[in-house]
Amino acid sequence: MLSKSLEKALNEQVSIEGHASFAYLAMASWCEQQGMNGAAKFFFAQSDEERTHMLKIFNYINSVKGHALAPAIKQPSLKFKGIVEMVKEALHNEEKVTASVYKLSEMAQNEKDYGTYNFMQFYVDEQREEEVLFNHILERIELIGTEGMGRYYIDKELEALTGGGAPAAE
Ligand code: OFO
Repeated sequence: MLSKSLEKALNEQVSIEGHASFAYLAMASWCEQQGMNGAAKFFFAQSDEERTHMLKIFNYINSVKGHALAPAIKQPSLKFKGIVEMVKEALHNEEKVTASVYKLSEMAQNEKDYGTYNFMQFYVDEQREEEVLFNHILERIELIGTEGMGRYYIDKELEALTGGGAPAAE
């Protein structure tokens, strides 16, 4: 049985994952506007992944007799100064998601709700992977540079990192 406080916190996490999905959608669109279709593909896939994260929590809440609530999603950033600033924002967003995942995990542990605690460990692992990924991307971008052919190689780099998901519209 899910406590009311955990139900509320899980629903907040549904909203956070939904916002992450929309934030990546906006980033994918911005990349397409810049002609960076490889990078757009990467961010579309990230957006899809965040939607699956959202749904996984949504389904969990109902499976343990809580009430999963479809969230109101705040519009994310739509424009970026450049690819470096955009990736930095993505990393910053992921760090905020990590903080809320840790908080939820800690709440579940304090309430001795080990089912929810175990469920949250998927997200703990996922956030570690995401932070590693975005730090890696930032390092690669710094190495490549954004001058001259830089943006072209960054675009290829991000496309190569795309792990499935919806491709950018042709
Ligand atoms: Fe699901 O928030 Fe990142 O990965």
